[in-house]
Amino acid sequence: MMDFYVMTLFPEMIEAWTDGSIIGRAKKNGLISVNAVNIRDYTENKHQRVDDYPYGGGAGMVMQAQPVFDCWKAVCGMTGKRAERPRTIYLSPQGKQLTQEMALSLAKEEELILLCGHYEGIDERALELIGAEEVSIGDYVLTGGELPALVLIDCVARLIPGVLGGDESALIESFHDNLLEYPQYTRPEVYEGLSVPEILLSGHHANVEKWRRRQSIERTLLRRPDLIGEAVLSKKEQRFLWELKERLSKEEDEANENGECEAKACEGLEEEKQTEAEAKFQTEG
Ligand code: 4GO
Repeated sequence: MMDFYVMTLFPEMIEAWTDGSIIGRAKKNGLISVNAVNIRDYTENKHQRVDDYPYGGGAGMVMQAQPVFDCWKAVCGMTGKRAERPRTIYLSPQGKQLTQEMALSLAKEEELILLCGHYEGIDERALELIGAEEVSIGDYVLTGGELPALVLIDCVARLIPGVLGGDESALIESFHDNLLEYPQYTRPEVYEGLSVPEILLSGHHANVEKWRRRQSIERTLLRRPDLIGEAVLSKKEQRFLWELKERLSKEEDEANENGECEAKACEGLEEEKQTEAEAKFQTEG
């Protein structure tokens, strides 16, 4: 059982999403709970405000420390005495990036508090007092922490035993060997003239397995070369990877030879553009 507490200005967003699909089923089965807590309920401002102008000036508004810290203390009370200071995560682009490895570590917790900011963020003193860990789901900026919190809940919850059905839990293996997934096919056998790879229809289990592993290796090399060094491969698979690399570098050399003339022409063109732009800049400047 794992309890998620989500501190947010938009509790409906959290509830709407976590009621559906596999996460909704896990809630019904009592494997997880998701409790959305409205930060606005804790403001002492008589107009129910939770934000104010940033000291030092600048665009936008900042969430005040008071409602956030008071809300957090209240949530700590809700979590019971199971943990002294429940692990609290502030979703922000400044955080450490969420990975499968981090998700596995988070899945061991009994409870997690997720703090969602809005506007230009939260007064730093609240984050300091809470001792929040900052986590980012990727290098891009969003208008609020709710979507990242939901991403984190989904990613962590599916690692909790029983959340995925027996069949689905095999999916946890994904990323396990640091390889990308192999391609999947379902009926019909031919769609828009495209056939399912012959081997998948053969019924030969060992060959299918071998083909899938090789597809995973090839995909990882082509799409995520940064992961291939970490891949867990058998001796035969290492050899396959080596041959694959050889083949690709040969193909690249050939392409370069053919492309050399083109590249030269291109370079010339770039230079032309450059001088044109410089001339324009000088006449304008
Ligand atoms: C998290 C929060 C992006 C992420 C956010 C991320 N944007 N990449 N925006 O995980 C404080 C105010 C942060 C809006 C929030």
